Amino acid sequence: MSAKEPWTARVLTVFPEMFPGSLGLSLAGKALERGLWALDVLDIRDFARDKHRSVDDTPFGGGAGMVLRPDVVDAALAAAVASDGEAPVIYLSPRGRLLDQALVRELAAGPGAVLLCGRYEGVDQRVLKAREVAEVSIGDYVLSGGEPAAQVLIDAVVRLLPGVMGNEASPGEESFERGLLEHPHYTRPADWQGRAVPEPLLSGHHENIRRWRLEQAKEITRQRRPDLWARYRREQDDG
Ligand code: 9WO
Repeated sequence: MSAKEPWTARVLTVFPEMFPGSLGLSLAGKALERGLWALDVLDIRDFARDKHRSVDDTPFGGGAGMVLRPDVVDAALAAAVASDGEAPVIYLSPRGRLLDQALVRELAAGPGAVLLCGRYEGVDQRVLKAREVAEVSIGDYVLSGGEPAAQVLIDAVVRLLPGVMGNEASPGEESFERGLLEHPHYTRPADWQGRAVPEPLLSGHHENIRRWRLEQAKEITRQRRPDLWARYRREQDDG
């Protein structure tokens, strides 16, 4: 008998010191300590073979910057995949499929992810092709490397794993899980600088509170994110 392996993030990076970073604190950090997920950080430099341990080289065709070498990245990916042949291999890149809550749920349902973090100008295209690496973007902006994007992806997945969240806000009841933006939140004092907390929240009438929050979530979504609102309406219509 062996206990089931927890959801595992295998991160390939030339800056291993960036991990766990914020993932070692708060919700994700506690879950990591409790063994609800695992983090395996591989230093790409450990897979360099020459005496200078070089991981990058100048781009063919010229231009500024450096490109991560395919042989070195391939060796690192081979090691990561050897520890877990089932997990999807993902390169964090602005060219990738946009990360959304549906993809986060898919990843959380699997055994983990191998996350390749690029630096410099990127990774030699041939190794991405040869290993059929999927590309995922966290948004339309350029970072200085894939590491913060990998941390965003891991954070979003970890909070969905069984046992991570306790009963405070089960993810299924969360606004975003229903395709809506969050309703507003209030705490004491009930009157702050002459601003009152909306009356329904003070009523103690749970059904009214639920309805009020849902209406607020819908209104905010309609105003701010017509794209999410259209999808929500479609999904309500389809039942
Ligand atoms: C640099 C660059 C310069 C001019 C025009 C386009 C450019 N793209 C890049 C670029 O993608 N550089 C990368 C830096 C190389 C690989 C890792 N880097 C990265 C990943 N930057 N931003 C991301 C990223 C990952 C996931 N989601 C959003 C951004």
